[in-house]
Amino acid sequence: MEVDKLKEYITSYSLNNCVRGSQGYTRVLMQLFGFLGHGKSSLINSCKYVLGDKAYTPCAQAAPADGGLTMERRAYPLTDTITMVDNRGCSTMNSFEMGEVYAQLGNFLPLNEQVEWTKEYEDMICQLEDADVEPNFTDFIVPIFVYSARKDVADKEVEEMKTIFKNCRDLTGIYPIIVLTNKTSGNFSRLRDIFEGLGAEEILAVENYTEEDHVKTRGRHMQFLKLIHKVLEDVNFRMQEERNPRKERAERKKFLLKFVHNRDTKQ
Ligand SMILES: Nc1nc2c(ncn2[C@@H]2O[C@H](COP(=O)(O)OP(=O)(O)OP(=O)(O)O)[C@@H](O)[C@H]2O)c(=O)[nH]1
Ligand SMILES: [Mg+2]
Repeated sequence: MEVDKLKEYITSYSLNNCVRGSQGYTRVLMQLFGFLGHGKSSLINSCKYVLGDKAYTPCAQAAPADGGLTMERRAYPLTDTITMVDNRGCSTMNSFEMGEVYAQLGNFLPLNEQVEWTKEYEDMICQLEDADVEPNFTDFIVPIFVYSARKDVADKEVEEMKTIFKNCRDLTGIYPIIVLTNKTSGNFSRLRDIFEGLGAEEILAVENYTEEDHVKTRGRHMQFLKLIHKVLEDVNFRMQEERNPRKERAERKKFLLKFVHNRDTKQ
């Protein structure tokens, strides 16, 4: 599809038009996660730039550092239906950081709040109870893992990521879409092979639009439109089946309780 057609498809996308209707869902959340400084905030700025019709105006703060700039899980609406959600970068993807990401993907945490990695069992249970006061059944969450092609995957990380991705799939029903940033300055093909080996179903490489370089080109625009289109394809696929948002939430809660229980007994 050409740029304009793809843009039109994305901006007019409504969950009501899915084969079985919206089934109680009102919003698609593209939930980003990944290591520190790998380009999550820049990816949001790029998608907003591509869908908007204004000059490049970054809304998510991005800066050249070792990462650690974003501390909040802030929501950035792209259209009436699609929202991108920024995240605090993980330093190691240990079980505390991942417990928090799983709680995000399970839709148990409010948006636009600081991300804390250190929740013990009790804190996590309290948070889950709080989430039950006004449960959110209406967001359809799609996990997106952001990794910079400038970085090298350590052997130790490979096995960890395999488990993490599988858990994300079990929680959301969608295998995380892998977005490799900095595609022109790293070893993209090597990383693609690694992520394919980890079971990734969709791997996209992008060169984010940045403060320093945001010259619009058709090819660069297409990278971000294709990403959002892939997300919607996943949503459409899942929405072909009969869904029960309440039941799915209960399953996610069981998963999370089991995860934090196992983690803390190991500790
Ligand atoms: N050339 C280039 N630079 C990028 C790309 N993606 C991100 N950057 C730069 O890398 C730096 C870090 O990017 P961020 O978007 O802040 O990364 P992040 O994952 O949000 O980082 P934290 O929130 O700090 O963990 C910034 O200086 C960006 O301009 C890319 O695809 N190409
Ligand atoms: Mg950031």
